[in-house]
Amino acid sequence: MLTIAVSKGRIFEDALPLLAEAGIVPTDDPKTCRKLILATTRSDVQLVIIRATDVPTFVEYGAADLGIAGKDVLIEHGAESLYEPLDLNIACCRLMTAAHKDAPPLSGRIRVATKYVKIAQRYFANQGIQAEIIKLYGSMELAPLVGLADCIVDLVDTGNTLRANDLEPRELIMNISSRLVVNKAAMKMKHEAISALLTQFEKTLANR
Ligand code: PRT
Ligand code: MG
Repeated sequence: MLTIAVSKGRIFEDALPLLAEAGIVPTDDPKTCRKLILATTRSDVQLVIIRATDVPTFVEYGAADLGIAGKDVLIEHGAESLYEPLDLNIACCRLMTAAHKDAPPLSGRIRVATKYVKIAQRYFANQGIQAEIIKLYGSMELAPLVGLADCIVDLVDTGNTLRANDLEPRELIMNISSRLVVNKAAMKMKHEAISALLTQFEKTLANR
């Protein structure tokens, strides 16, 4: 049995067609079904539905053989213990700094609200900017509006969320897409099944 860890939201939506090309179609719709383990049309493949930030953990410990996770999550987690053989080019977005549209360019010692504490620390250190990082778990956009932070580090896709909150994107930190990750032991123990799947994904991606 191959177990693939995937999160429910946009990554799942974008991953579905890719999985379908490999003959993997969940037999229940996770939007309406509360099951956390989904059987698929392939008797040798099951999906586990977890929080996006938990995907590297499940794969690292071998609770899932494979996983699909955003590069943002993988970097923040520190995913050296995982293989990352494929950029799936799905759920693409940009990790950016953002500030109030009327705020002057940032200078001096600043406060930054984000859920990407490690990435933000590294980024501002490289820029030579003294930044106090404030960890939040959501609604980062609120922080500059209520004086909690001078800027935020968050994912931007259309920019609508920033605009709706009078914020604007400032600096690009990195481009983000979702990656296929593989548990190292599984790569050895289930080599045939996993490499067949990788080949299928590569073929689908090459045809896009
Ligand atoms: O829901 P949960 O707390 O478990 O996690 P989550 O909300 O982070 O998970 P989910 O399912 O949304 O998937 C997150 C992953 O999708 C991220 O790790 C990224 O790799 C990827 N991704 C791609 C995005 C976006 N695009 C994105 N736009 N994740 C989040 N956003 C959010 C962003 O944080 C902001 O709030 O969408 C808003 C911005 O979108 P625009 O279009 O308004 O700019
Ligand atoms: Mg979400």
